[in-house]
Amino acid sequence: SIPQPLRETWRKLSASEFDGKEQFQKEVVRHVETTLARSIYNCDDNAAYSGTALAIRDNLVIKWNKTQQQQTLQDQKRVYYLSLEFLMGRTLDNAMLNTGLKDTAREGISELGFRIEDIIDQEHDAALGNGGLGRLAACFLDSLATLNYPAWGYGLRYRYGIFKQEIINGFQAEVPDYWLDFNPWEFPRHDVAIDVMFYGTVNPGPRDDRGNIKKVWEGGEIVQAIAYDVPIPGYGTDCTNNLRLWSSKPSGGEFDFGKFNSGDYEGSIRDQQRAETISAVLYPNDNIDAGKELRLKQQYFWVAASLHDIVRRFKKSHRPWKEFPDQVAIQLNDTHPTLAIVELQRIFIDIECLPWDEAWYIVTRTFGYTNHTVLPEALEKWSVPLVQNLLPRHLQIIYDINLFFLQSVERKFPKDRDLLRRVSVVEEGTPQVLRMAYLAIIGSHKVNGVAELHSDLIKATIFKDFVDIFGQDKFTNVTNGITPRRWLHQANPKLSDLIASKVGGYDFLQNLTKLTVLEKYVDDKAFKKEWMEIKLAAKVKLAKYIKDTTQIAVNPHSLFDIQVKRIHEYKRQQMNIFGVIYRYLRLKEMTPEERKKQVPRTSIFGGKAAPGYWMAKTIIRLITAVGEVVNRDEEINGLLKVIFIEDYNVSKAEIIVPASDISEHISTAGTEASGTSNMKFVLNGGLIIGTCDGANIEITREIGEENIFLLGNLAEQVEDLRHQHRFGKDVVMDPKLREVCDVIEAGKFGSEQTYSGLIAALTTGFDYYLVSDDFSSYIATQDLVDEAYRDQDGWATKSITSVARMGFFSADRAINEYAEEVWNIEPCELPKSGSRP
Ligand code: BZD
Repeated sequence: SIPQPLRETWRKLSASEFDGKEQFQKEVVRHVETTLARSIYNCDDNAAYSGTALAIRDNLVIKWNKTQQQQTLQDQKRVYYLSLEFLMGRTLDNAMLNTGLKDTAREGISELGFRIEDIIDQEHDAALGNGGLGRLAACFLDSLATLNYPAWGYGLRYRYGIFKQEIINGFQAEVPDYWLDFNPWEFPRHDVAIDVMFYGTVNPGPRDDRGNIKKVWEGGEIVQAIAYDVPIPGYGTDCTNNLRLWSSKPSGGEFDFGKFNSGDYEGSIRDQQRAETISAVLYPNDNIDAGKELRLKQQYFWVAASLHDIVRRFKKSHRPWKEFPDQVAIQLNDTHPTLAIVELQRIFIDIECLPWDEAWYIVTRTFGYTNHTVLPEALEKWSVPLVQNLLPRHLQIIYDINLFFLQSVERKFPKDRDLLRRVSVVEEGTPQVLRMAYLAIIGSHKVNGVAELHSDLIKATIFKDFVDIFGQDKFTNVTNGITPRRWLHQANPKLSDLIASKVGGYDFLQNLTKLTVLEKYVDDKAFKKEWMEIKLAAKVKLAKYIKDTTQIAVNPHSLFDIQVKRIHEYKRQQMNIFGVIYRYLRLKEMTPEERKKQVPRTSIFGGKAAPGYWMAKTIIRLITAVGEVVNRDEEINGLLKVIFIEDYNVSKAEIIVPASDISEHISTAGTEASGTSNMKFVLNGGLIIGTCDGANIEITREIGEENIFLLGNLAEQVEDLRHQHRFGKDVVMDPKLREVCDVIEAGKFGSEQTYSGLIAALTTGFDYYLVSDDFSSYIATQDLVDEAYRDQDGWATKSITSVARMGFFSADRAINEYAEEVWNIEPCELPKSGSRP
């Protein structure tokens, strides 16, 4: 750092934020002309985006530096959010909003000859995530900064984010998403380089102070982790937190000169490529555990680098180790970072030479674990031989953790051998596997689910034994939330402005419960009219997007029925499309007079299927095939349209979410841990058709049963129903569903062979997701939706009332709950802008 006597000089020269339109414009032009080396002759939208991003970034960086200095100075407890996924979407618009620069930028850029919307549209999404879990991490970062909590995110800097989806001949095709060509939002920290070891052996070393022979892990392959930092601005505050993403590169030389000189050019770069492969690509599976070695390498690489960084920062404070949990909270976003527990224990016992018990006490007070699923196929398990080979020392420590844990269980429940077998981290079998969720529970002081039903379910099912062992208090619920900044103000500025005009300004964006004031206006005719006009404008915008991208015209006055999310059998897009087919069949039977009385509908789907998830891909094919038949059927004449929006992602969600009349959240009860898009749609004035699952239940409780269309069986009925399918005699399929299946099998939507697996899942597959049990309720409920939609005034009342009651679902509320119940952290007060720490 700069020597003390020179600091005053330095401070006088130190960079300051631009202020006002002219200065902003000057910065944009300067960046276009110098940083980008462009001129008035070749400044297109893209260059204007880059110049604007760089100008906004400069202000952001100044706030970021101040925040980091202040947080270091105050030396409070910090939370570290470990997530393999951060689904950030675009940054520029959000950065302008959060720093209060959007109006300045809009005006400034317009005088330079560009429209702010076109510029925003140039940005490539940062798509380092699959779906809900990754987007939740992004919403949480926004709230942490907004609430001034000292917090860092730690993740991986994938060179390829989630694949881009193309629909070719009605089928999904995957295209790589290389997104790093120009990314002004990241700062490489080449000085923050951490060696991470894999493989090798564990050998006896010298004796430690207490006379025990140390274990030395050595001789492995070393890969370097390089930090890339991303500033995370809070809304309405200068607090700008840090997201640190690790990128892998070979340690030492770039390549093997020996091989290179002897003509083995390919061999010479092989090691480099091997190392770089670790952070090359995001695994595109959600809620499925494939157990691949490279994935385990990613996990350890990221966890080891992050913990090294956290421990190094703690050591600078020269506090005793026992104070570690007073300074550091680490949250595990699902089991993906569970090795962090083992790595911290390893650092303490092997490197810092703490006694086991002392170390373990510190470790368990540091970690919290969030579970996001009960689906058995999604629970992470690692094969013991794989771990033995890749991380031999960690396996020993896991065995010890497990041994001491089982001993404590044995003391509490003597002679219950089956309990020991059930709760062991090591599951017997060939090969043996490690149950990562169990390890995460044992190594954490709090375990939480993401919605009430889900938190209850994990306690009653997959983690029941652990509740008996550790007691109720270790298990808690923190219902998910979403950031109203991105998902209301940014995605739907007109609605946000209208709300602000009624609830007394924009404070509601930081205190979402202020929305309740809206209830006063449910009978205000003019307000209702404006409300519905804004909804219509959002539908017009989506209709234009659909027209531009698919050439299909949809009627903005039709009922927009939207289901956008990852394609998964448990989310039941198949039930939705079967329902669409059923509707089509009914329309075909009607006389022209009867048809005139029908509510026109546009069924909109979007979502990616994991590349290896064959059934999900079949569902996409059925949706596109139904669209091909229905959309060109002139007899139906616009009463029904079926659209599949290609490559659903965060920035498309920002167009889609404001435009729904109804959105579908129809998972088999007990399978969707929470869902978060349900919250986004309702916050934008859309209604829900959904099952009693995940956060739908709490949404219902908040907004009132009269404002949601619930359907289907309840979670407690699922087990019996599944039993019925498997063992019941004479199970006949619901006749409505039978009719739909018959039409598919008759080849109405192309070769029936394409769909044989989908149909078989309902019959010989015992209908695991209970589509046939919920289908008739689904159809009946859709009829109720039509009925309600005919009454536009009643619909507007439901819409406004629902929004007014959505305050609970702010991510700010969720983060405050974590801060109090799990992390025990306090906000960090920042000095007013302008003054320096
Ligand atoms: O997490 C989702 C759940 O399915 C949702 O119900 C919930 O709302 C969100 C946030 O809590 N889970 C995922 O999105 N999971 C994954 O994407 C995933 C990714 C890799 C491996 C396993 C799961």
